[in-house]
Amino acid sequence: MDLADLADLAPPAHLRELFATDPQRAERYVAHAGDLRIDFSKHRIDDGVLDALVELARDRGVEARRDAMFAGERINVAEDRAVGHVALRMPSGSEFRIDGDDVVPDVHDVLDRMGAFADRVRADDRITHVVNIGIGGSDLGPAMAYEALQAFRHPRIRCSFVSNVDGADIAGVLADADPASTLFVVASKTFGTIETLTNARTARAWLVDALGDAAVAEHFVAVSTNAERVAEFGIDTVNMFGFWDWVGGRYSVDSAIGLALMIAIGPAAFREFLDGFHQVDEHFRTAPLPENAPVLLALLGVWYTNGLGFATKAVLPYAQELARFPAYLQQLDMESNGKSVRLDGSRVDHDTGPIVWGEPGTNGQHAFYQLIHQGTHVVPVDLIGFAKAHHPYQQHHDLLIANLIAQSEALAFGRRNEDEPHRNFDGDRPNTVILAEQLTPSVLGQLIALYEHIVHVQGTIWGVNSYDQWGVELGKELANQVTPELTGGVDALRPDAHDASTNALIGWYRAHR
Ligand code: G6Q
Repeated sequence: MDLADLADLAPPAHLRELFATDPQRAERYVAHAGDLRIDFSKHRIDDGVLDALVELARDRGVEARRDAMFAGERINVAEDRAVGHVALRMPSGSEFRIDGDDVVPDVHDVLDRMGAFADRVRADDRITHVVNIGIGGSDLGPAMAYEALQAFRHPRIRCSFVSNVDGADIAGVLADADPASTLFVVASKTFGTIETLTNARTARAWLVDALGDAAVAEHFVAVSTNAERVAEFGIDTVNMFGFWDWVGGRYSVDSAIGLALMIAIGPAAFREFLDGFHQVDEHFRTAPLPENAPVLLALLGVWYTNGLGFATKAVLPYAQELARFPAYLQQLDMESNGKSVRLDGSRVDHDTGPIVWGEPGTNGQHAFYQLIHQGTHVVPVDLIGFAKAHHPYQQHHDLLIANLIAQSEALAFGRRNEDEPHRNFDGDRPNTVILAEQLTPSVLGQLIALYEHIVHVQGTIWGVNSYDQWGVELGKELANQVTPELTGGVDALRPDAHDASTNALIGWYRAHR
């Protein structure tokens, strides 16, 4: 079974018919991973399609590549690195070898240091505000998880996240901060990212201005793999928490990059978060393919991308706390699988990663759901919800979940209206419903791990390297060239430096800045 064969598979009947002839599919097409109940019955599949997809996974070596990742092999071939984020959540005493060395003790050493530091901050009444300065993988994970786990945060400690080089970002946070009660966490794997260093310098100048140079040691810590640059920046490396080159930025929320989150929710809850990841890792590692939740969901995505030609996918959490989850998944998925060359550098001849987007329900229902229900594009959606809320307003919660369930039904079955075409709902709009008892640190870890492994399986099937991101380099490089051209003297302006349009944009900005 090959990817190209998907286009020849007979698409199954309309979901109305599939359910009418086979109501058992509502039980058969439910997967469980950790505490997650994943209903994938309202998808355009039948047993024939599903069997073919599982065969595709086998033929494309999904099991072998999964096992290679868990064996610490250098599956990130373009960068010649192991992919070890699953080691970050292994219980102490287990083993994960990279180049012969067991990395689990190192992981737990850092976790213990982070825990001791987080406890100290939580016990220190002077600190009420933690500002994480980072971008991309060093921002989206902790920012998303902090919001998701609001119910678990220390009542005295709030966190802010500064990422954008746009000064409006840090200006907004500093305007609302008090130097004496603020702790800055500068989070950067490389400690060479211009946005993060620019924001960190501005924050340091602001602090020094108020409290003097000596305050930096008390109010700045770093999270990085690069001790030299941390020291160069002026942060003592005793105040640095490390991680390793085998942790990709977008896979790093469970490393020291999660420090701000750990301070907010406490070391014990952070361990529960890691344990949630690990539960789904174990499911992914051991469950047979036809019951393996990340594998099944990955295969549905491949079916839609390559078999039916659906280019986008929406993630719609029915939980306000997960408002940043779609943005987090955008990076996880699109930076991992938005590729057009295979591992060996040859060009793919099939589509790869989908365009991922989404917003929390019910807000989206009053906005873009129109297109999802009646537009010409078919958008497979993930609906995520929880049985119990963290607030006391039960009536709100019942209404919220009623909407989630109703949307799943409406999308799949539609409603015929031959007399009034604009009121006709075709249905047959695929959706997955992911439910859990409550959004806890463990359940959040489970959800993230589920999507990480979906991305891994899809990358394997598409033959791309999910663990590099060369696509973000060109823009960075050109920005470095353009910066002095905007701000330098006349000498900085070479008429042959760029194409005519780019030169005109630079000229306009120089004249108006
Ligand atoms: C993630 C990417 C990217 C990265 C940022 C920040 O997978 O590599 O989003 O996380 O560019 O990099 P630093 O952590 O090195 O500052």
